Amino acid sequence: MLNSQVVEKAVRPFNIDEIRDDFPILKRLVNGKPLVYLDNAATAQKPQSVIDSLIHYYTFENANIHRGLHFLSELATESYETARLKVKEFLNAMSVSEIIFVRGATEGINLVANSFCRSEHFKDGDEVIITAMEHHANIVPWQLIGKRKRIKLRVIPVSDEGEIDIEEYEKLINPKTKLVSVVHISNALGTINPVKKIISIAHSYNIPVLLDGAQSTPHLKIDVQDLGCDFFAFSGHKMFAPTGIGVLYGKTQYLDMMPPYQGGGDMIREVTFEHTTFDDLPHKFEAGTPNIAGGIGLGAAIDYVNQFDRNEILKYEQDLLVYATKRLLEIDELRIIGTAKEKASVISFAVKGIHPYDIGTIIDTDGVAIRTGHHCAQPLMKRYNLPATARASFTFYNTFEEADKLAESVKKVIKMFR
Ligand code: 7TS
Repeated sequence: MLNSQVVEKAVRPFNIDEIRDDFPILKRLVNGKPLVYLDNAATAQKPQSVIDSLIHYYTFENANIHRGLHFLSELATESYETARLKVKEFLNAMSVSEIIFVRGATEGINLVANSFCRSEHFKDGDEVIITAMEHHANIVPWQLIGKRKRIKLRVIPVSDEGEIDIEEYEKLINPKTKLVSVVHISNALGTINPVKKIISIAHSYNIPVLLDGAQSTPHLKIDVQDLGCDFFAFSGHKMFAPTGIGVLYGKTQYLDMMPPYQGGGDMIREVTFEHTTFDDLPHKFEAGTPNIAGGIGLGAAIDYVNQFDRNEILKYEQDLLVYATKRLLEIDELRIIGTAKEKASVISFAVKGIHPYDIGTIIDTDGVAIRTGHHCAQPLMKRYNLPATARASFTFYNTFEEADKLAESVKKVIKMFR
């Protein structure tokens, strides 16, 4: 066979029963009822292949990486670095040196805030543009660094439907704008933001863009080169990988100008008591022993989702979203918060006269797991004059029957309260 021939990987057909079989936790009972897990935006469940990858690593490969010449250390290093390569391909990054392993989206954004804001790119009084629908992970880090360097946040408003106002966005841009940092998909509203448009506007003013991809990686095919973003942060655990591992992608041009985020082992070239020189990318940003098993587990999660045609998965999730929305809207007292035209399978709702906590607690007795609260987006809740919402978030292992169970369970709550 010629080297130039591309081997087409077989795509696994989408079969919901077989997919559910891959996730052992979905078979368990909760309060004596089959689990209906609709809290995927908080964290997704793990397929057996991801669980097995962790067991395999600890059973056969465990050693510290990048520092030993012994057999196991080389094996562990190879597995970890293979995972980085898988992430590079998953995001379609240009190079593995742009892939920094971190704890999750939160740490990825904190890394940029702490390091990029300390680079020459930023001066006292410069501005970062965010949206009104950010998770706290894309608000608080800029405020913390702002105490040292006085960075001002400018906020793009959102409409009643949960869409950002592009005209207002453009008005916020001024010579002090040094970064646009926006959420790709809102965890509280489900809105899929028009990030390509946001990026092209920012780039027309030479402003780099960070995307918070915590909620987009589980649902959308991500291509950082096609998106054109300069940074992209995501958490492994929301896309079927273990907790405690995530990725910050950054363009080399920016990563090169950024000082290290933390100091310690594995990120240096030479250390004296007077001075230290740093390792190349991405190691410059990876001080200390990393989450080796987590990285390998993330690689296994990428292999898992790569089996499928992601457009087919997205179509299924969109059908689920439409169906669950319709079922919930049959309930007169229920209102959906977040009705953007472009939406992921996340439904935030409020029921007149019943606190979301009561809804969540009562439907849990039916085995239905949703999240209630402010979803770490307090400014957004304030925008809608709500203390909290109930949120059901679906992924491709959820079923139409589960959407029915959610609706029936919410109806039961209303009956109890009337
Ligand atoms: N950004 C977005 C958009 C998120 O939804 C989350 C977590 C984060 C950042 C932070 O991710 P972490 O993995 O670093 O914690 N969102 C949620 C949620 O909606 N429910 O629990 C966590």
